Amino acid sequence: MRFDVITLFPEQFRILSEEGVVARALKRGIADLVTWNPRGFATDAQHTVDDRPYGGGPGMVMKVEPLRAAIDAAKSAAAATGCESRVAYLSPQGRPLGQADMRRIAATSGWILLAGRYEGVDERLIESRVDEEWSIGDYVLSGGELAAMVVMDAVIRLLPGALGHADSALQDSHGDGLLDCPHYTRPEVIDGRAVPAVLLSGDHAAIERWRRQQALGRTWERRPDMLRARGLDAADWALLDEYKRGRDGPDTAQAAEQEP
Ligand code: 9WO
Repeated sequence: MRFDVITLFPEQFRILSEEGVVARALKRGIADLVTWNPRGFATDAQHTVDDRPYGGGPGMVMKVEPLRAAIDAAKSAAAATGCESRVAYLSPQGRPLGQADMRRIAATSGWILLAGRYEGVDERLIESRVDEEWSIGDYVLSGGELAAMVVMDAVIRLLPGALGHADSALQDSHGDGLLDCPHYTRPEVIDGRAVPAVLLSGDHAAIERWRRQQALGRTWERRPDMLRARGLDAADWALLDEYKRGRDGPDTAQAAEQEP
């Protein structure tokens, strides 16, 4: 798949191609990344990309013309490689993205990510060129670049061949709508804390059952909203019930009754 990023700071994206899972996927051609600087599309002598907001107030707004020209150039370049790219604007006003959105984004062949700066972009540019507006969380950054990189990281690692193991992404935290189980490696005892015995048992069915139970229990404790959204089948309910009984003594029977 292909990402075209519209940004005043293309250098920031070098971090993605330098090391890690995403860098490897880019080198292998599993994903492509092209940056477009709207400053190069400004037609005045000063290469102006921002202007004062109508109505007054502090700060600046990104001008339509350079952004529009950069988006249209990215669209043409992507189309020439067979990608009918969609345009997404990263902003705190966007729809919050979850793991299911990352899977949907990964299933589209091309995206043009618009990383804004200043106070944002002229609303008419959003109306005329932006297909989707995305948020990665309820906070304000100094620009959309880091948010675009977060989305690219979350999406590219899902592409076939990006991770070592074929099913690693399925086993992820959130892969199945549940939080991940705890993980352990050597030594067997550290600071007086032992690895749970089941993990040393060699009984693969028992290990799978324990991991599933831990994932269910932790999701119930930390993210009951995720359990409500996903629902559980009878076998998972039984595992979770057992987890609650193990966790709670007889004094906390009330907490154990609490539904997700
Ligand atoms: C800056 C600013 C300065 C003074 C008064 C109000 C202000 N609002 C903003 C602002 O929201 N700037 C944004 C910076 C404009 C769009 C790009 N920027 C951005 C994107 N910040 N945070 C994001 C973002 C994107 C996706 N998910 C979470 C946050």
